[in-house]
Amino acid sequence: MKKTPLYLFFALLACACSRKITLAPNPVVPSEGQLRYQEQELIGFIHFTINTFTDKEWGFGDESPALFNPSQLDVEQWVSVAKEAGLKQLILTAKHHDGFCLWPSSYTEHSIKKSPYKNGQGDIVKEFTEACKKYNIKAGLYLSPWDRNHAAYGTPEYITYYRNQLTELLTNYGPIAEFWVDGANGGTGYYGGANEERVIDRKTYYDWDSTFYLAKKLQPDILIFSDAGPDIHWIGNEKGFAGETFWSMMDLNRVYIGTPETDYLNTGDPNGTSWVVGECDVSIRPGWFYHKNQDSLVKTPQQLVDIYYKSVGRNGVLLLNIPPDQRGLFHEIDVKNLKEFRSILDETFSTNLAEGAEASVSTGVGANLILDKNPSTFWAAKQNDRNADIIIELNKPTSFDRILLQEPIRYGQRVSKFNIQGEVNGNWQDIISGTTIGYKKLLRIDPITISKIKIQILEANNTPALSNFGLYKASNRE
Ligand code: FUL
Repeated sequence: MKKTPLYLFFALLACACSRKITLAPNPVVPSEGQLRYQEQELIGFIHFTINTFTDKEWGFGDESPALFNPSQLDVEQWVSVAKEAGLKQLILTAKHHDGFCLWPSSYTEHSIKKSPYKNGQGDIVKEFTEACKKYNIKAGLYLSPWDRNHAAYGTPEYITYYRNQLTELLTNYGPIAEFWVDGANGGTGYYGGANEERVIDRKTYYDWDSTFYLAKKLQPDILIFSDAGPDIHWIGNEKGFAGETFWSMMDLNRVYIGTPETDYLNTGDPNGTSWVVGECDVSIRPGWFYHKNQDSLVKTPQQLVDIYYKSVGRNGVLLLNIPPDQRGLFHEIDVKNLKEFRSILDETFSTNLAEGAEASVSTGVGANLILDKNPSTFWAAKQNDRNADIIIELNKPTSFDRILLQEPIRYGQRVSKFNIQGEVNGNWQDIISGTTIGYKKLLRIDPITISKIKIQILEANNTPALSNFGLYKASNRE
C-alpha cells in the first residue's frame, strides 16, 4: 500500500539472500492482503435488489419493498456455480443506489424486512456470507454511498446513517474481504418524498478517510475498493479491460471517488507512491441487473475469455458480474457460458509447454526458477543491471500461441519494456514485444513452432526479476 516499512525491507532482503538471490524491494510494494487478493485473479459480482423486479438499472428510491419477492432464491446456487467457474470471491450489492437493503437494517424500514420474502424474516446478506463460508469463497459487500431513498441524503445525518449501516455489515456477518465503494453520487431521487435533485460535493461530502478508518477498525483485513483505492482501484471502464501498459502503483493525491481520471486509472502510474491493485469490473450481460430482454445478449464464453486476457492477462483482477434473475437464481444461459469459459481456460492453461525446458541468462542466477511452477521463487538479474536476455531451450520443436510472464511483485513492479524472440532457421526473430508485466502478463500470438525462445528485458525501474514463464496452445474453442 504505502512505502515499504524498514523491517519488511530487511526481511525481504534476508529471505531473498537465503536463496542466494539478492533482490532489494522497490520503495512501493503490495501489502500481504493485496498480494493474496491479486493471486485470486478472478472474482464475481452479484447485482441483485429491487431493480431485478422493476427491470431497472438504477431505482429511483420510491419502490415498494413489496416488489422484492424472489420465488426460488438459492444463494448456494450462486456460490456453487461461482466456485465451479473458479471465482475466488463474490461481492454482493447489500444496498444499491435505490437504498433498498438486502439485510434487516435497524436504521431503515426500506429493506427486506418489509418485503414478502420469508414474510419479512429474511436476510440475504446472512445467507450470502454463510454460503460463501460453506464453499470457502471470500465474501465482499457493496454499500452504495448514493441513496435515492433516504430523506437525509445530502446532509451530515446521512453520513451517520451510512456509517451505521456499514457498522452493521462489518460487525454481524463474519469476515468481509472487500468493501466496494461505488462512484455514482448525487442526482435526482425520491429522498423520503422530496422528489428532487440533490448535488453533493464529491470531494468533501462523504469524508471517506473517516469511513475507511471505521471499516478497517471493524475488519482489519478488509480491502477497500473505490475509484481512488486505497487498496483496490477501478480500472476506468466497465468493460473489464486494463491498459496494455498497467502499473499497480498510483498517486492517491491525483484521484477522487466520483470524479475519476479514467485514463490514469487504466494505466496506473510508474511513479506512483502507493500500491493499489487494479480491479476490472464487467457484467456478463449488458446490464448490471437481470433483465429478461437481455437473455440473448449474455456474453459468450469466447467474449469472456477475451476479457480474461485483457484483465488478468494485463496485471489486473477480473470482477465479473452475474446477476440473479427474478427467481433468485443465476439464469441457465449465464451458467452455461460461465462453465464453458472455465473449461476453455482450463484447456488452454493446463499444460505449460515450457515445462522441463532449460533456461539460461545473461545476468544473475536462478534462470530455471522461472520454470519451476513455484510462484515464490524467481530469477533476478545482477543488482545493477536493468536489462537481461533469458534463453529458454525446449526439448523439441513446440507449437504454441500463448505466452505467460510473471514478476515477483512482492518486491514491486519493475519491467517497463520487453521483447520476445524465437529462433527460426538459426536466426532470432521478433515474436512480440510489450511494456509492463506485473503479477501476470498473457500474450496472444499467431501459432509458431520453435524450440528456442529469448525473453529480452529491455527496461526496468530496478533490478529485473521474473518468477514464472509459460508457453501454451490455446483451446480451439477460444
Ligand atoms: C456503477 C453503478 O452506477 C452501477 O449501477 C453498477 O453498480 C456498477 C458496478 O457501478 O457505478
